[in-house]
Amino acid sequence: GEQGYLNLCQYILKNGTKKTDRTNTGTYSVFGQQMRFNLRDGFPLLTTKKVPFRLIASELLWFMKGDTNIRYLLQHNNNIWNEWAFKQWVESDEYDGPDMSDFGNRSQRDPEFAEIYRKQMNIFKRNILNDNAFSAKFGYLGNIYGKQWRAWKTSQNETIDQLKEVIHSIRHNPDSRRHIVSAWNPEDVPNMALPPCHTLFQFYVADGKLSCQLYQRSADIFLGVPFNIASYALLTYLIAHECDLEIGEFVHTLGDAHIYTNHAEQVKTQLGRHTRPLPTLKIHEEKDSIFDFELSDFELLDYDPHPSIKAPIAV
Ligand code: THF
Repeated sequence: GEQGYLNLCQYILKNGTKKTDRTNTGTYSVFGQQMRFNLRDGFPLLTTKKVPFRLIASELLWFMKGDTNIRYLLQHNNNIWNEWAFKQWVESDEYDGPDMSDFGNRSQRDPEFAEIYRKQMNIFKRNILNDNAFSAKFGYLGNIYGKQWRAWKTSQNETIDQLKEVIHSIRHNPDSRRHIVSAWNPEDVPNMALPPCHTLFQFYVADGKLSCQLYQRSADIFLGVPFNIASYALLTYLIAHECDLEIGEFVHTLGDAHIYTNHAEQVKTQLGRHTRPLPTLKIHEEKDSIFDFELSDFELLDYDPHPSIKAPIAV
């Protein structure tokens, strides 16, 4: 549960190796950790800081639609993938605005640049929302999660809907040990804005309860992981609902588990707080298929977290 998350934070701060990374931010890192969440204890949204459930739910619906363009996210006022699409634009021949190289790090160090960056980002968002050709070109993140989950391309030029197939196999062959969805497609990895961090997940049915385990190759403990836990918990709830199963556990297995050096103070603040009772998730019952869900079908009850803690995302 949440205490397991907090213990892991403490463990990484104490024992993590200081490592450099792709984003040039620097991390404290450990390899190979596991957390377990009994979904029957409540919905696993952290209570030691406020985590925006609305953004998690709209991102999951976006994956489930098979969509890989940030336009849908922007239409739902969700900005969590903007930086990766923005990067494609400012590195392209079509971009003729002010220099945006290393914008993630520079905007944290240089307030004057941060303002110029903010302006360019607003132009970018407006173009994505209003210009179809622009959106098709720069909003598209490559063959990331949605594509691999719903339309994995085969060597025979057909596609495999992994999510639909896994639901079918859970329903018809619950004891199977092959309820797997893989987002890691080696052929496509070079063509993605960001290779999948949550690489592969497996479902498990026992005693009428559905459990899910995720293998996450790279885990941004402070910003990403709270989202990832809630996202896979929500997916497990939805599939259990669809398959008339009870909910079981979410098991979260991590490869490179890291705290960015510029998140360390925030993590310490969070570690000084006490956990509160978990919220509950209410799913409106009318939908026949998991693919028909919309944001308004989910409701989170009794979520009473400590205040949010701001931190910069590493790009
Ligand atoms: N890149 C990095 N460095 N970490 C990640 O966790 C990550 N993701 C996705 C893709 N690239 C990544 C994006 N997921 C936030 C949360 C999750 C994200 C991206 C950003 C974030 O900034 N959350 C803020 C709130 C933001 C808001 O309100 O708009 C927070 O306080 O939680 C791994 O899936």
